[in-house]
Amino acid sequence: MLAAKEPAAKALEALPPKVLVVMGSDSDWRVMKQTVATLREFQVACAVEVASAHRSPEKALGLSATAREKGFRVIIAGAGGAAHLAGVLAAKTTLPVIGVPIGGGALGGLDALYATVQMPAGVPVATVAIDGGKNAALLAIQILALREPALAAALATYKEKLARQVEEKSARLQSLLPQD
Ligand code: RP5
Repeated sequence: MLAAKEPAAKALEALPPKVLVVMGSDSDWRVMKQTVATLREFQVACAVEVASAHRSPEKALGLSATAREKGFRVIIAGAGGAAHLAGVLAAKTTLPVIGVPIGGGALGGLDALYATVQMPAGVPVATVAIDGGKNAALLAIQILALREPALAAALATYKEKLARQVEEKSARLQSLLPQD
């Protein structure tokens, strides 16, 4: 279920949101909260909506049809099962759409992966891994960073941190190896 807003989140929401995050149900928040948390980490404001390709198609289509004029630059859509949400949103916008297949259910998320990634030619959805909510945010930030040097710099710092963490892991492993 969606958690209550913290004060820091409220401050960020005062900025014009650049990313529209849509999910098929509040049960997808388990994964999509990683998307919102990562966007916040990079100080990227977003709007969050629940809309379903099957249960509320008019809302979903309306959100994507008006997203560009509202100032959004990227849409991220997470859905599980017969996950048509990202594709339906992509049908009505020229903004880049990133799809997050949500895991779980009888098929473990493979259904959502196939439904999200297997788009017909002409209507792309950039699909991340099952439950890849964090990478969806990072990909959106990389798209925004094409025009925002400050975000590009923050991404470079983030990648340096990742590399440092690998070295720390390597060092820890060395200390665990048996000494001859
Ligand atoms: C999908 O059905 C949603 O994206 C969600 O992953 C799944 C189950 O929805 P609920 O029954 O939990 O509302 O459309």
